[in-house]
Amino acid sequence: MTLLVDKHKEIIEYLYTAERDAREVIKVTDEYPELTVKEAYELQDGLLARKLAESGSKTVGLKLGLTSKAKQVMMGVNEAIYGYLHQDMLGFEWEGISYSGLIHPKVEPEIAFLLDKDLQGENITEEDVLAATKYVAPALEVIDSRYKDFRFTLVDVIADNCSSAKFVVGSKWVAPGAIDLGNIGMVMSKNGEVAQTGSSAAVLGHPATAIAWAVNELGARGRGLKKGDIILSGAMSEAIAFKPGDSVIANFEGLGSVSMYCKE
Ligand code: OOG
Ligand code: MG
Repeated sequence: MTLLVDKHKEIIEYLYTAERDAREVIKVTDEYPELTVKEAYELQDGLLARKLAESGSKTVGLKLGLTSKAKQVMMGVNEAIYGYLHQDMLGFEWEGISYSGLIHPKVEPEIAFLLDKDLQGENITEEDVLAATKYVAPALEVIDSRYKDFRFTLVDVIADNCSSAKFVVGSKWVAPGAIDLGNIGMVMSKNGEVAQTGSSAAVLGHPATAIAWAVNELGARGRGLKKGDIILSGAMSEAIAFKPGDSVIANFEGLGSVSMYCKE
């Protein structure tokens, strides 16, 4: 038991300092191939507690990852994942994102959900998610895996809080019933050139289905989401790399656009 606690502490410190020092590291499973998905979520909890203790920030919601077949194939995994969002990850369209402090960031288009009811259970449906959602909005998530070459297994990426780094949410919020959320076309451009296209249908068929999956996973652990939480429902296309000076804009049919400028 003590050995297990020591092992977890060591891994948490390893991932914590990698992010703090913006340094890519060898993936955890190279050293500990026996780690399970359950342990990976425990490591994620430990890492997030460590980060909150240091930053004084707070949890503002949840992010889903690897919700599309395309991304699962790209990363060589066959399950969706979830991690937590902290207030200090929130970036603003007008402010820009700083490149310094990041390792090898990529950006991806997502639909953000804002809850106005608590959501917890083990049989939550897409309809329950929509009933608890006040607004949806276009979003860009900046992911920055702490692992070398952005390569990892399912266990590695979960422990690393699912590569979370930053996110930007557009300022136009729409009631979920006002649009067909299961079929929103998206075009993401970098420096004025189309870089990716996608559809919300790629996110487990419907972003609310993906969220229902995550809420049920949380429910099995005795957890849930709270009124006021923001949820990033998962990338609608592949992520693209960016550097200082780049600007990225994603346009979502019926939802409007969200942009991000990268500073030094
Ligand atoms: C894992 C995080 C994936 C998404 O929306 O699919 C994710 C990664 O690809 O590094 O946030
Ligand atoms: Mg994402």
